[in-house]
Amino acid sequence: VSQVTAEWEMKMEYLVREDGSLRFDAPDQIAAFCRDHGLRLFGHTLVWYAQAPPAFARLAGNRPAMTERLRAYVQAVVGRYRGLACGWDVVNEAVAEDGSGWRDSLWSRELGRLEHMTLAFHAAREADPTAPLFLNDYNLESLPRKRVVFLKLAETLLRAGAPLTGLGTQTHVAADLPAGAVRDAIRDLASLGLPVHVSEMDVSLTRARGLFKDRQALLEGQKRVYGEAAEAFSGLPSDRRFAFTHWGLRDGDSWLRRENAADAPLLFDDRGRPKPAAAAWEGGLRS
Ligand code: 9MR
Repeated sequence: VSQVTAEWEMKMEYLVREDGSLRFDAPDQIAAFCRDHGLRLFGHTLVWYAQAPPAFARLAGNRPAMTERLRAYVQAVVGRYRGLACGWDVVNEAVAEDGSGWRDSLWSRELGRLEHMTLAFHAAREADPTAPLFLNDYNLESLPRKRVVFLKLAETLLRAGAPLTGLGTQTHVAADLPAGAVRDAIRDLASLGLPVHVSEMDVSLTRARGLFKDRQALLEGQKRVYGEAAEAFSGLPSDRRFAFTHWGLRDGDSWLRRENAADAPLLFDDRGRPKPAAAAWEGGLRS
């Protein structure tokens, strides 16, 4: 079954209005589209350091109010799509950029470094008793040290009783990623025993540095990385494979295009034609 993740429309940035009320127009449309076309809808994302809407920031210093507002938010959002959403990124990007520890955020400062995460997981579980609930992060391929901290955080959450039931690796990588890096990350994540979601994959050409000078070499590298990711994912036992999500289909629609107009990180070109990477990815899945 095909699965859809909204890039933006199910985040606090979209859902929470200035006065704290919630708007669900766009996510409801996406949900209806999924329902009409028999697609699974994946919820992204409930708690993210990068998003602290004014309606929450205003509650700083008032821990009980902040706790209640966050719990009510998670329950309202998860509850609305209960039965339709096939899973949720409950906590996104909780590990520090360089992998040195846990990230500082409005949520961690106000509600506690671990407590804000357990609160969100419990609230999500209360609102949907069966949906898989994920911890999701990036640079787990290029920074093995960050991966270690990510896996330790997952264990800490489980020990604390949080209903964490899946691990997401975004897989925003570059075309010069060393061979084996994506495979090792996917295997390491699966070693914890939870299903793995390759949750936002793209392979940037313009973020690649060093060896790969010309475009052709970059496209070759991109093809290799996509093939390796598909092969590593399909090599997991079936109970460790949650889903494989690409962070967009056509190059021209990618968030990376806004960073660099020359980037082409996805499986389909601007006109929607499959690139060599698409065949490599599909081949990897079958291997
Ligand atoms: O691709 C997303 C972009 O369209 C949004 O403007 C941006 C901010 O909401 O988020 C981008 O997606 C990010 C994802 O939610 C979390 N991992 C990193 C992704 C790329 O920045």
